[in-house]
Amino acid sequence: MAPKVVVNSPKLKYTEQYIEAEYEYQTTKVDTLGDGDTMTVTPGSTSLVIRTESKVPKLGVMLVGWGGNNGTTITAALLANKLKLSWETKDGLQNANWYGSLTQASTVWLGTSGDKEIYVPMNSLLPMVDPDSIEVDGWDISNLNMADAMSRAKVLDINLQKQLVPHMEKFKPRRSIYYPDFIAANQESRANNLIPGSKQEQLNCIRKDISEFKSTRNLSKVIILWTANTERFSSVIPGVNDTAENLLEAIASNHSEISPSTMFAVAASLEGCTYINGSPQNTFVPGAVDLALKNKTFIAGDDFKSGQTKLKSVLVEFLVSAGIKPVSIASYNHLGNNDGFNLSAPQQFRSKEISKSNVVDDIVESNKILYQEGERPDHCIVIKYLPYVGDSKRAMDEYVSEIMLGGHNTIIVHNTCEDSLLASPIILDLVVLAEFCERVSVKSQGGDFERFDSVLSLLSYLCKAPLVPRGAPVINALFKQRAAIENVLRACLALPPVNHMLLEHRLP
Ligand code: NAI
Ligand code: DG6
Repeated sequence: MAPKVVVNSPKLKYTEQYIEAEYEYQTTKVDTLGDGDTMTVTPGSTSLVIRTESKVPKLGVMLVGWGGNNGTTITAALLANKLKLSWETKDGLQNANWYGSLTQASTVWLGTSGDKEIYVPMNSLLPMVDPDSIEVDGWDISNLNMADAMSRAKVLDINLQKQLVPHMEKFKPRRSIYYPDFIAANQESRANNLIPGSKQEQLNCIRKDISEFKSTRNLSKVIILWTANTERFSSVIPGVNDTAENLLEAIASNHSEISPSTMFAVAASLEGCTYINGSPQNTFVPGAVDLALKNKTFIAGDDFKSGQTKLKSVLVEFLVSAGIKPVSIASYNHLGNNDGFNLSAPQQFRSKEISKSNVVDDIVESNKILYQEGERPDHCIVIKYLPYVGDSKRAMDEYVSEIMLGGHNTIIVHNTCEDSLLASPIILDLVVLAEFCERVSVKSQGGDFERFDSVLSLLSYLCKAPLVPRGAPVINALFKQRAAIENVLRACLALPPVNHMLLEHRLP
C-alpha cells in the first residue's frame, strides 16, 4: 500500500475540489553581449498559483492498433494487474506487476528524515488514475478478437495467456481506416476490418465510436493513443494540411495525403480528447497541431522511447556531461515481430530512422568545448527483420568517444528484450500523466488560470522525438526529462525542486 503524502505548508491548501499551491518559480535569464564573449545572467522569480483538480475521473483509453503486440500486451497487463494474476513459469511463480512504469514502479525523492533520504512512489504524490479502473477499447484493421490477437503476438507466457483468454476474447477491435499507401505493402493481408466510405464518413464513424464508448461505459474522459503500424511521413502541403481549416476541408474533399493517424488525431480533437502518438510518423502536421490549439485539446508524441534510444539518451548525456566526446554511434537492431516486418519497407523505416537519429542533438549542442558549431557525431541506425526472434528485440550499439590526449573509449552494448513488455508500461505512463496534466492549471499574478499548452511536452521522457510547443527547446536527455516531471509534481504541492545539495549535511 503506497504511503499517503500530506504536505504541511501554509503555501498549500487541500480542498474538496482542488489542491492549490502558492509557488515561486525561479528562472535564470542569459543575455549575450555584442562581442559574444560576455554573458549577463539575471535571476528571476514569478509568483504562481498552481491548481490540481482533486477528483480523478473515470477514464477510458482507446488504442489505435489494439490488436497488435503493444495493444494486446497493455490490455493483458491491465487485466493481469487488476485481477492480481499469478502464473507458473519455469523459474517459479510470477505475479503481475508494472515493472518499467515510471508512475507505478518508480519512486521519487520526497525529502529527508534525520540521516535518511525518503523516497515514495511517484503516483502517491498527487491524485492519479488507478490503472485498475481504466476501461479499454480500440480499433484495428485486423478483425481478430483480442485473445487470438494476444496469441498471434507471442509475447506473454502461455500460462498467463490461458488465464486471460476468457477475458480477452470478449474484446473485439472496432473497424478502422486503412490507406495502403501509408504502411508497408506487407500488411495488406491483415486488413480485413475496415470502415468503408469517404474520408469524411470515416471521420464521422470514428467520432461516433468515441462518443459511444464514452456514454456506454459511463466515462468522464477518454484518451486516444496510436500504437498502430508506423506510417510513412505525410507531405505537408500548403492549403491542405497546414491549418486546422484546411485540414478539415481536405478531409471533406477526400484528399489523398491525409494519413490514418492524422484522421484519428482530428477525430480526437473534435471529440475533446487528448491524442498521443506512439509511432514516429508526422501525424501532427501543422493543421493537426492548430486544431488541438483551437479546440484546447492536448496532444503528445512522438514514438515511444523504450529501449535502445532510452539508453542512448542516458549514455550520451553521461559521456558529454563528463567532458568525453562521442564521435561515432552505430545502432543496429533486429527483431521478428509485425512491427519489424512493417519497418522492413523503406518509407516506414525512414520514419523510424528519423525519430531514432535526433536523440543526441540537444546533448551535443550543450557542450561547445567538445563540439564546434554544427559538428555532430557520426550516427547510423540499422533495423533488420528476422522473424525467428519474434518480439525479443536484439539491439547492438557501439559508442566511440575521444578522451584525453588522443585516446579513444569504445563502449559496446548488447541488449535482448521483449519489445512490447518495455513499451506497454510506457503506454500506461503516457495515459496516466496526460490525464494528470489535463487537471493542472496555473495562474500568474493578475492573470487567469490557464492549462498547459496543447502540446504536452512534459511527456518527453516517454517519447523518442518529443513534440514541443512552437519555439520551445526540445529536450532529449533522459534525466532532465525525468527531473521536469518530478519537479512539476513537487510544484503542484508547493515543494521546492529537488536539488540534491544536502547542505545540511555538508556544513559543520
Ligand atoms: P504491431 O504491428 O504488432 O501492431 C500494430 C497494429 O496496428 C496491428 O495489429 C495492425 O493491424 C494495426 N494497424 C495498422 N494500421 C492501422 C490503422 N490504420 N488503424 C488501426 N489499426 C491499424 O506493432 P507493435 O509492436 O504493437 O508496435 C506498434 C507501434 O508502436 C509501431 O509503430 C512501433 O514502431 C511503435 N513502437 C513500438 C515500440 C516497442 O518497443 N514495442 C517502441 C516504440 C514505438
Ligand atoms: C525496431 O527498432 C523496432 C522499433 O519499433 C523499436 O523497437 C522501437 O522504436 C523501440 O526503439 P528503441 O530505440 O526505443 O529501443
